[in-house]
Amino acid sequence: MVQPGSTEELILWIGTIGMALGTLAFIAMGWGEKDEQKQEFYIITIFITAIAAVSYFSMATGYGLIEVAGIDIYWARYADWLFTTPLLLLDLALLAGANRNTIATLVGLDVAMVVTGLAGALATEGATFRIAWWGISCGFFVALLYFLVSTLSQQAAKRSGDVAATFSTLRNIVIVLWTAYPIVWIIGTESTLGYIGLTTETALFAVLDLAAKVGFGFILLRSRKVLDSVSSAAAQSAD
Ligand SMILES: *C/C=C(C)/C=C/C=C(C)/C=C/C1=C(C)CCCC1(C)C
Repeated sequence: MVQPGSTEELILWIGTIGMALGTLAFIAMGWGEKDEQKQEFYIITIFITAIAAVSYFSMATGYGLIEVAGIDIYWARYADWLFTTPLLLLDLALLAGANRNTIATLVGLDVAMVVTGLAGALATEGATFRIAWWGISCGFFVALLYFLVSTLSQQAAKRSGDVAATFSTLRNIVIVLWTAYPIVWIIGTESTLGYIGLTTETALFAVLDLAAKVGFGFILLRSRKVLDSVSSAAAQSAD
């Protein structure tokens, strides 16, 4: 159980409020948008921060936490990531104008990464097994990154200059921030290595989560021009 009044609890409340404010901001930004193509980006991005806000609320109130083999595990994180990471990739894929197969591959690799990461967090057979699951999850993650820089980037390169530039910015943010997650996991409590404690780990994940969701959303949605050109490109290909 999260100690009431602890730093950890405070961090989780900051995460909850940050995600909730991000959600409200994105709702306000998308308010009155009539274009269906553009609505898609708002809807996806609003769900990302809304799901994370609920997940943080559950962790702050002690509901999203269980004890596995003597380690405190926030299972709510994995429930959050299972939905929010595919949605983040969907935002990127729509920006890139990706086809169905590309989207399915990205989402498939991503779900496999989160599920095997959860298996590692729940493994009770000892540190070796937990770290083996981490390795398997990293395998899916590396394949995912390869797909982002190869197929998806090639598809994005066919977009107009503004769209391609925003895609590159967001893709690079994803590569850098997402890579930090397995690092925090392996040096933290989940792996049992415990080079950093649970409070530090909670703080690092909170910063990463806010940047990867709220920060990402602002960069994606701030530019009407970019969303306009995505929507007109879609209109042309439908003609
Ligand atoms: C908003 C939440 C985001 C962007 C979460 C991203 C999470 C990951 C990229 C997690 C990756 C992991 C591995 C690659 C290995 C196993 C441990 C995980 C699940 C932390």
